[in-house]
Amino acid sequence: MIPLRQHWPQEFADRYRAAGYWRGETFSAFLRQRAAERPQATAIVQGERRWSYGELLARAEAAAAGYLKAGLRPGDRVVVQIGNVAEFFSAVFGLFRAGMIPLYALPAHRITEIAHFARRAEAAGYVIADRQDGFDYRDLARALQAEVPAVKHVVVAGEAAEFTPLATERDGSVALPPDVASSDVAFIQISGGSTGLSKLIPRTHDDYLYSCRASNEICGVTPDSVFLVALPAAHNFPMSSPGHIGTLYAGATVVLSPSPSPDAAFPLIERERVTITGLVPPLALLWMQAAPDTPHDLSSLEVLLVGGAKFTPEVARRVRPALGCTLQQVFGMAEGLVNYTRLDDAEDTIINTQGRAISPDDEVLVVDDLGNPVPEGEPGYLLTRGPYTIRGYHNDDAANARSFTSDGFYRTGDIVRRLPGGYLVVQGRAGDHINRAGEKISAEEIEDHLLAHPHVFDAAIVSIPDEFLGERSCAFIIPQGERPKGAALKAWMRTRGIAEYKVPDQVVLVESFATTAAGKVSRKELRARLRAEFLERQ
Ligand code: AMP
Ligand code: DBH
Repeated sequence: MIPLRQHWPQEFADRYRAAGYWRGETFSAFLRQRAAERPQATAIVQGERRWSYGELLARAEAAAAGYLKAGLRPGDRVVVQIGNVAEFFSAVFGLFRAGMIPLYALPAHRITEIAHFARRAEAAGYVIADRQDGFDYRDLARALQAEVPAVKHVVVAGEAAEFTPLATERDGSVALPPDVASSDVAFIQISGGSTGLSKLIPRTHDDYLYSCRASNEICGVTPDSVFLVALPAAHNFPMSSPGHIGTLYAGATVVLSPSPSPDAAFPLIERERVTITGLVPPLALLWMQAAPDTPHDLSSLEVLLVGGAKFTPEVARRVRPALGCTLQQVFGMAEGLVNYTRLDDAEDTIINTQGRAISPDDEVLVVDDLGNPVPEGEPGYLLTRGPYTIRGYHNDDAANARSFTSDGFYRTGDIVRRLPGGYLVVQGRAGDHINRAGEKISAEEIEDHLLAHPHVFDAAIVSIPDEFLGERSCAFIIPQGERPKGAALKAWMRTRGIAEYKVPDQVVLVESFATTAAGKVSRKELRARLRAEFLERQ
């Protein structure tokens, strides 16, 4: 197996430890500690179910023993695909306790993506809920085992069918292993992916818990906070900014919403007296539209984090009047660096910027094409390194060569302006992905699918500004032979085993992709030209 590591040069590791960022804590150790300190406090609320810290710990230990009994071993990588139900937490903290490494898939992912994750991570296990939102994940498990037989173990929360049920009672005959090291990789997040397939992001206990602890401070999370998980729990944003992990770290309460819609979330805010939550911009807009007419009392809400995609100042300005809470903009990435506006920042800063970095040791560079720093206030490429930003993806030399400088800076692909005080304004991006309501879609990945269609000669995927989604995806297709219909092409894309949000929103047939006089044009230029021509025609 390719070793799973995240390595900072010694001098950096020493500095981050000396500064008190990396404290030698692990996920398992902090949960054990909270359960000892406040066993009766409510950790997780889902529907009518309420788990105390004591119960969450007991369930995590039961799950851990169950994995070991089923034949999984410490160090095994395990793909986890569970939506917003309480078992997400017993399953994941169980893996931590057993020394296994979860890889967080989203509920929307399908066989093509799940098989890619399993192969890249060399996963031995797959943990799912039986059915969610009308989809049967056991079917996906069967498909996965047929395609990637190395995934020997499937564990199911709910009706297990032929698979192993997620253990809920502790099997005392199974000894649990000693805790892992805090510098070990705790889990694998996935990148939205700007080129090709999603990359694997290994995060350590030390680095991630630092970002969550510091986020708690910045977002005002205390043991009395109630955090609503409205976005999918596996997303890095609702996990770490300050997210459910920050919330559990604080010993506070996590409330799970089955959907981010106002219909699902507003009654929960009222009933559980939710104090803080996080949304992507289109959902924030939806909440603001629904709030004036809701019968539900939203007055407990103190902080609304908005991030994942650019929040326009015109909408940002209306958050407090509409929802009665403080807006906190957050610009983050699963690779590490997270920026927040501070709760006590001037209104102008909160509305017009995407915040500043968490840590005094986050190194943020804004550079031109040649890598030279640009003057303050000028747009440039954002590069970063720091105490919770990775130094490399797992098992992907090509991506690492592209995405990291020789001195370890991560090339975020974002174009930003830096204002006095280190505040960043996101201007755009260098890479060709579509940021569709916070979900990142790689143009290349979708083009590769389209090229497999018998009546597609060539394809280019382009982001088009969209009033609601921020951006939507448009596929420009040069047909060959028969002219495929847009609807039929979309239906065909759905058979490719990919997440629904990746299916092009729009299909435009063209005769050719005009090329320059030199006859040579990069994909990037081509996409830019198609976008410009399309928008001109509107
Ligand atoms: P990922 O690498 O998939 O975790 O996605 C992170 C990317 O989302 C960033 O590099 C940005 O491109 C984008 N992003 C996140 N938050 C914001 C924000 N507040 N404003 C603009 N873009 C954002
Ligand atoms: O988009 C993201 O990945 C993101 C946005 C806000 C993120 O990872 C985060 C905050 O931590």
